[in-house]
Amino acid sequence: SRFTQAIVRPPARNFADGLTTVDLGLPDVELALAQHAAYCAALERHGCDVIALPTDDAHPDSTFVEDTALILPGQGAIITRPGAESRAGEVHAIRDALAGFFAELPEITSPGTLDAGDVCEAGDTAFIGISLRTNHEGARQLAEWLSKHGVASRLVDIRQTPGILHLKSGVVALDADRLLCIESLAAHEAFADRTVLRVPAGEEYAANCVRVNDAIFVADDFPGTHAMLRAAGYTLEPLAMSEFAKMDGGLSCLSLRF
Ligand code: CIR
Repeated sequence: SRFTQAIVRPPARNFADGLTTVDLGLPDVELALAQHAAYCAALERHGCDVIALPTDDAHPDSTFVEDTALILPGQGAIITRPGAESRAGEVHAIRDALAGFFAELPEITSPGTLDAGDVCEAGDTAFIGISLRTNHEGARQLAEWLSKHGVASRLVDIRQTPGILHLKSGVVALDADRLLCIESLAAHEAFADRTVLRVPAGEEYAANCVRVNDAIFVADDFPGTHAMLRAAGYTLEPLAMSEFAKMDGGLSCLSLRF
């Protein structure tokens, strides 16, 4: 099945006030807006109608819409309960946007927390990261919902894995049976029955790519990863991501696809 819709939200004026764990300097909002526009154009080129929500100054991290909902295209969607206090209110606008597409919108409830950036879907399995944002109760609630839709869950604890905020910062599904992974997660038992491609050393940020229909959206400036993915037969859509990287965000975080 193909994605036909993508929800996005351009970065707010105060984007630089958002959360970050990396030390890459402050983002330039004008440049972030330009990079976001290029990302949206790529979504359209690859078959998605782009639904752009208004910017939201009350939530400087609100451009990272992926964290606020988990969508099983054609089946259903669930609203998350983001693990960072400052991001909790982001879900309201996303719920309103999704209400036009999904009759029921269940939600993760307290004491569960879950950022959907911690959920890597691969065919009939979802890998759920336990992180600083996603706790066991949030993962349990999500797994229960997924199981009703025929999707099995496996937990991957990333709390001791340096350099990644969310599970999908370190592993994404290129296909149902093929993952792209940072070295430190590649041997995890949860991935034992999948083919794992490893991003070259020094290119860890490139692991957070996203499959959009026939293309893989991938950060530019990572030639080793690009060569490996092209050799594996993928069509790439390299995109400039410098300003989002400064705020710990990647390619997948910028849209909700369904
Ligand atoms: C945050 O710390 O929540 C944002 N600055 C970045 C969120 C990135 N989202 C993602 O990886 N799914």
